Amino acid sequence: MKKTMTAVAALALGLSAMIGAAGAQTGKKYTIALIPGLTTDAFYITMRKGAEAAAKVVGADLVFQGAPEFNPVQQAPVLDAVIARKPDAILIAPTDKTQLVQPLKKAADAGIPVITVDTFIGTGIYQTGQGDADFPLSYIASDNVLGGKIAARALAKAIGDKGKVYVSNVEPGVSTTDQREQGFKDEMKSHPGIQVLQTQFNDDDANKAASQMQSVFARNSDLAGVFGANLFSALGAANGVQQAGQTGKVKVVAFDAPTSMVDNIKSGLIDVAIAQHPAEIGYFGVMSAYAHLTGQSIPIAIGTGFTEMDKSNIDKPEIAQFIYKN
Ligand code: T6T
Repeated sequence: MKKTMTAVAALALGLSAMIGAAGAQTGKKYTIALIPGLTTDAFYITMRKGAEAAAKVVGADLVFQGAPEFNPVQQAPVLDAVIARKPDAILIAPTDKTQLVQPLKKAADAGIPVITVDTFIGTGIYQTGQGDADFPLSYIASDNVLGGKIAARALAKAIGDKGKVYVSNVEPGVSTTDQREQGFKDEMKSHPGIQVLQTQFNDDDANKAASQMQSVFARNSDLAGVFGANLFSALGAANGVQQAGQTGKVKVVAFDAPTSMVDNIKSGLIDVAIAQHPAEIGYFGVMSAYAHLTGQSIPIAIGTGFTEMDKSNIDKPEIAQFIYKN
């Protein structure tokens, strides 16, 4: 079993209990909006559950409003609509590092505190007084560079430290998946027997990821492995491996852990899944917003943990609890 939790998150856990106790006494009912990357993704559905749990503790109303697809063109009008409702704070997973800067600035200009969850805008380092994207108060997320490194180590181990691999990714400009790819490639520099082929971008479409996998395999019959850098990339790449009749031969390391991951790991289609802790992200997002609204200072960043899942541990309750909710 490998489970990590940062000291910051542990500290925040303690603090949030105190905030909750104090909050119940302030009287005002705050409305906190959570705008996910897309509404139908088990990752954000699980984040919402954590956010709702925190909202209950502090007596806030949580509004969950998002787009049906993961892209800035659809997310920006949702954000505009949320701003028009004048919530007390906005938690958002921006679907692009640069394209959401101006739309989010409108929220900040309207006096609505902004916290980004999962993804970031600009550099992700906020409250520096530098640049045009440092205005969010806090960034609450997994350490995605580290996650990419963990994925690379798992894939290297699965393929015996040699052979061709590639990253199945969403699209450039998404902070999380960019960082996972970066961490993966950085780590692979220490594995000279492994050749990293060109990344395939699938627009968060599992079907596209599956057909890309088959094309990569058609060009490289000695393909050893693939890293699916998010839920849809991973499920799609795994389906592509299965359709190519390569289950167990082309190794798959997945980021994220939807319910289908259990069967995929048990059948040997996916070797390792790196589960994020989205419920923690939602929980600390709401707690941070509430703390700010009630006059507390809040950390500019909170890091949440990962749980690595494989055949040896997937049935253990302490691991299975991190499978995402539907
Ligand atoms: O991997 C998560 C999230 O962290 C990423 O920003 C976008 O994709 C997911 O929502 C999974 O689909």
